[in-house]
Amino acid sequence: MKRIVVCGRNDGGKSTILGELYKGLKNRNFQPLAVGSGVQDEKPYLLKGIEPSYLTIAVPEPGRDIASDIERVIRNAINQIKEKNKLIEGARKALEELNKVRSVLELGNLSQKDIPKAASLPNVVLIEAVGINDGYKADECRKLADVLVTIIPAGLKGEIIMEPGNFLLDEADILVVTKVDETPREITSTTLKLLQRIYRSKPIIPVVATKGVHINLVLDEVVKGLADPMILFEAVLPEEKGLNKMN
Ligand SMILES: Nc1nc2c(ncn2[C@@H]2O[C@H](COP(=O)(O)OP(=O)(O)OP(=O)(O)O)[C@@H](O)[C@H]2O)c(=O)[nH]1
Ligand SMILES: [Mg+2]
Repeated sequence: MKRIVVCGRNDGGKSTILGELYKGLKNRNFQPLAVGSGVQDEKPYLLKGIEPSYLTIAVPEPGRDIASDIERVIRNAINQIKEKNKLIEGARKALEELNKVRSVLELGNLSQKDIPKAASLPNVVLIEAVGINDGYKADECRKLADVLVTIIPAGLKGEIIMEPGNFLLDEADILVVTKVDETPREITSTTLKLLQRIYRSKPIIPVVATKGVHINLVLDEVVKGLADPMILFEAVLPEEKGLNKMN
């Protein structure tokens, strides 16, 4: 299952973007599983309409951006959905049997509509990083992500962007600039220009995360990233190596 990691500074808008991506991916026929990095993530996610069955929390060890046992957390969440589905299936069968008996006794059928539908299994994972060390230095985010979305608040100072070791800016698949609505225009423009100059070939998307403005552009890039095998670390096949040598 592909993993989308949303990383960046504290308070930059990671949770807001994650909630929007969740909704948007659902609309595009994905079923995401959301993984928060602390209990503080739970309430905002629920408010954003992420269903509780598709929400789980994995707390990283101190100083890390993402829990090291995230694979296990994802497996557990999926198993829980499967268990629930099994119970639902059981309840459905039991009611059918009961209705057979009721029908013989001429008691009339009980409705199946109180039993919920089985939940579809998630097919993509959305993970929020904590944002330690200014948010751009935790290489575990890159290691874990198939698609790395790095959040940059529009007012972030140029010196911070240019600081050495900002691995998650360099390695991002998509750069999302948030809070353009509450940042003075010149400052937003300076941030965008600086990012464009440093990262010429990356998608850099300014958004108003809280209003969902331009989230569709982010979604397009995320979906492209999910489909595109180029974005993964490519293994060079031996034949190709040979070919390269011949050329
Ligand atoms: N005006 C405006 N506010 C935003 C935008 N994006 C996020 N916010 C607000 O900024 C605050 C922080 O947003 P979150 O999504 O919680 O940020 P976060 O990066 O998840 O924060 P932590 O998980 O606490 O590090 C919230 O009050 C959001 O409503 C935006 O594009 N414009
Ligand atoms: Mg958050």
